[in-house]
Amino acid sequence: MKSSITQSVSLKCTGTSLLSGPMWRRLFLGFLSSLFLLNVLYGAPAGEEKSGNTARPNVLILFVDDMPYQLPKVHQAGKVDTPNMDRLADRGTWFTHAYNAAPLCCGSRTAILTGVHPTRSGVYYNSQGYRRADTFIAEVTSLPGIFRDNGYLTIGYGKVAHNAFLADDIGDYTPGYYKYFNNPENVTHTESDLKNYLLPGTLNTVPGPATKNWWWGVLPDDWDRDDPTKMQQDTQQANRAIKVLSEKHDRPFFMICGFYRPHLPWTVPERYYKKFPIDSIEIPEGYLPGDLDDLPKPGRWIASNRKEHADVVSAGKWKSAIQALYASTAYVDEQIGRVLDALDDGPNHGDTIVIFADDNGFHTGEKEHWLKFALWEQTCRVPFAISVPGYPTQRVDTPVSLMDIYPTLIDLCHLPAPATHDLDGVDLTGILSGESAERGRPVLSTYGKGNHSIRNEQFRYIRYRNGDEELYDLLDDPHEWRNLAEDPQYGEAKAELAKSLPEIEAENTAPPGPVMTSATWDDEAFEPEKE
Ligand SMILES: [Ca+2]
Ligand SMILES: [Ca+2]
Repeated sequence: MKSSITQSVSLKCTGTSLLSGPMWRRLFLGFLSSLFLLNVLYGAPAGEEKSGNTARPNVLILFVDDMPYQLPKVHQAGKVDTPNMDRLADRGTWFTHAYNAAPLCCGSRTAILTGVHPTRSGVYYNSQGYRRADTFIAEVTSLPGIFRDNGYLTIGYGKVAHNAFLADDIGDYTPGYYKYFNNPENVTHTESDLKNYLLPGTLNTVPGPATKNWWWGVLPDDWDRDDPTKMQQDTQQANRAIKVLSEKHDRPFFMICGFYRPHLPWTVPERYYKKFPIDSIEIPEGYLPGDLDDLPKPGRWIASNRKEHADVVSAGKWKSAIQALYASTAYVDEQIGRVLDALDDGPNHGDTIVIFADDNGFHTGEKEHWLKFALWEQTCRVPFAISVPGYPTQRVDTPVSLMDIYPTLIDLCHLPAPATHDLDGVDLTGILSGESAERGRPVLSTYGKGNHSIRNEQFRYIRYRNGDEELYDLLDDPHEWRNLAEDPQYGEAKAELAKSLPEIEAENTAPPGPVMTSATWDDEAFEPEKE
């Protein structure tokens, strides 16, 4: 059956345009369904699986957390040897320009899981659990929920939703198959527990109001191997995913395996640190002294109000932090590889869609900023790959959104649209199959009500809630160093981009409202500049 699928796709890829894209897709999917029917009626050929999984493929989603988009080797600027992320690029579509809906964990993950943009859900911040809202968003059928409702074995391991709200989602998963992040019942070691096992003298901290909870360090080299008492939770969750992938199931599965690294605390065994000697670490190429000078007041405030960069630099930890981030990325890449090996060597190989994504990017000093919580490329852009058995391998430069996962998957798996709500994302199946390179509209990322970033093939346009603007020509200025918003030469481009600003701007859902401590919006940052 595998060879039939491959042939039919290659026919499609080389064929003429006698059939329109959607019609072709329907015929192709009908062809797959009839293959399934023949299988059921006459039995599977020797050596082939007898199952309905061809019509309803399995889904494996692999998340990483807080990884700069340019770290994987698949990007030319890749700083880390990531053979397994590269494997993801080699088995399907690698989106070189993918963006989140919100530049932080909870807003981004809620948009992925509900298919609803923050501007409509009102879930903007890390403090907002969507199921606790007093609006429609609390009642929507989530992405895992719609797979559960349609008979899938539905599995969630690790960090899927945002940390604080993971327990809310237990009903979305098949009983016994939800083992969420940092819960002592699910993992041998929580994140804070790891501090007790670091090699002596390797604990790093950064004094400062916003950095005082940051830490990283080196675990002994016998960690994250075979001893179950010496495993970080990402290793443990990978082992769970491996078990699922190594077995046959009586129904298709939908599994999210959410890795926490390379999120802080950057704590991984010594062998990963050794790949990145501190002397080899360079200041990020996106850092430019004085870069904030041409930003409007809200941009400057977002970049530096928490003073993390100043604190990292004065503590002498800039390169150490980058080293630890790289080591953590190498570690998580290896976990991804173990999971992919289990898929490729197991009985589900031929009928499993694989998605790889990161919830947000990460600053390491670019624009004198650290972490996420901003509307620039460094935070909004994320690695993103989708592979569908039999579909072509390609790199796609069209800007796409992680919100597109929900509508794309229900199309690929032939599930009905959710009855509870409309989806804001775009179905990417036409791009995945090579029929189209168009998404149809630019990507919108939003950070707090009223602050938006529009990204198309060439530009990023940012508009803050007080009307202040930034405009970057990414083709000419990949690090967004030159704000062109006031340059009349770009007035037309800016006006065109502004047409994609949202018409709806939902209020923050409650409870709880945004609680961001030192990052809480400072209204003064949005007041006009005093001359
Ligand atoms: Ca994150
Ligand atoms: Ca600048």
